[in-house]
Amino acid sequence: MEPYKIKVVEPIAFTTPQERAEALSAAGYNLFNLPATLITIDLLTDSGTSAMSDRQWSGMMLGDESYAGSRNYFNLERTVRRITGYRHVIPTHQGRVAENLLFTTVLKPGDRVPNNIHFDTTRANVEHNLGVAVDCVVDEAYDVVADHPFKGNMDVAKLDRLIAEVGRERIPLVMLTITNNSGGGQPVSLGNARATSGWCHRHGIPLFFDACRFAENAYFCKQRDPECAQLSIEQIANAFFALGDGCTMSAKKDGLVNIGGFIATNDDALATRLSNMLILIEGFTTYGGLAGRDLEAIARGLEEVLDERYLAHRVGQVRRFGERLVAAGVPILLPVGGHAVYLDALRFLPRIPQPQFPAQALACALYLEGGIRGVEIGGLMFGKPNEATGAWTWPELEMVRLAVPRRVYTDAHLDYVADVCSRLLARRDTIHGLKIVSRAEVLPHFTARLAPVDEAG
Ligand code: P70
Repeated sequence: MEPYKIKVVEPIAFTTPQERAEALSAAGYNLFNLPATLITIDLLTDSGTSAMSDRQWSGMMLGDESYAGSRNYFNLERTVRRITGYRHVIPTHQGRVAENLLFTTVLKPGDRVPNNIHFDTTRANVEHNLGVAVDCVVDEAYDVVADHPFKGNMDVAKLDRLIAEVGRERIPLVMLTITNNSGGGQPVSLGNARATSGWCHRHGIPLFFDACRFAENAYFCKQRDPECAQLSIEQIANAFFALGDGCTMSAKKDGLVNIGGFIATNDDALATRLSNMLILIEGFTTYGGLAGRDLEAIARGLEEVLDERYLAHRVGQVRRFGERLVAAGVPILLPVGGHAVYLDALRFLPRIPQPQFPAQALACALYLEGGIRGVEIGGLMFGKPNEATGAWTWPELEMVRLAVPRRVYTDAHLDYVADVCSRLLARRDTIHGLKIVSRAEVLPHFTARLAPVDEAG
């Protein structure tokens, strides 16, 4: 059961099928364009959507809004140092700014940045700085039903191949995303982090963690890896971070807050360069684009997320949600990840070819059927037209992610979602593909507009 009780409630919206059809058409078949007031269950993201605790809300009242040296900054610094062991703690208003700072500081055009799998903003920040984002995850990650406990692991042999191809000087750092979001919220094992770290340090290349979901990753390690069974979540996190040179963090996930992030590192020279850049784009080094009260909420959220009882419920709730879908015959990526269930659109809608965006079509159908908002992680997010030929390359996975916000929905809400998915499966042959009407170059999925293929010709 939930290891907390509910003190504040917010009504959710109920809409008619006709209202949803009109809203979706006006939104250009892109769920990002829908007003949240027309969503019944919002599983777009687990980012910035957490319910804060009474302890966090009371911390907000202790916000010290001094421009420099706010006491809340020092609370955050102390907590981040305790969890990561990194000396320099540079706050940012969200994770992608931490990425932006890091990549604008260390990347040269043509550099390669390996990761298990880059998520959308990480990839875009690398590419924006004229680098090449290279995914080096183990092959099992691409097999949607392979039963592997650590499908987020880095394939060190792929790092070997990359360095043989481009040389050490072309790889300014390696990133390791815990848990691996684009590959289904799958964990990375401590042993794999150790192997990756060993590889990096043998070659003199820094290792950075993309740490948004580090606590969920640590919980999986405790469950699945005998080496971690006797350790606390904090000890597992300590062991991971000790293997790296720094981390970027979107606190909007495991920080249990609605806004915030940071970059932390032990590299003094890098920290100075990052801080100077921070002042240019975010603000002074002790607030980084946040209010003092936000810093306090993050400091307290990072302590709460280490609670094993909380994590057992959190990861267990997502697992139960996945199990209900499996029982209904809905094809999902297995094993179930930490923050979301990923519907496998290629098996759900086998008649829609990838150039007609089956995952986006499925996401739209879920909204029409039940007012549910998920997010496409497939051709719309990661597909790319070739500049010269116009021919598209398609990602290996074509999924709809149903991300579960932290401490927000109960199992009854997720039962409703499972019912809607199963109803949709029964009438899947009535779902049509989509085509693009307009699309931005960078991070196209956020703003693209689409239309059903049968209407648009
Ligand atoms: C998500 C959001 C953000 C993210 C991440 C990893 C592994 C960095 C960041 C950036 C983004 C998103 C996607 C679809 C819909 C809404 C939002 N992930 N690294 O939901 O952090 O957002 O704070 O800049 O997952 O997975 P930030």
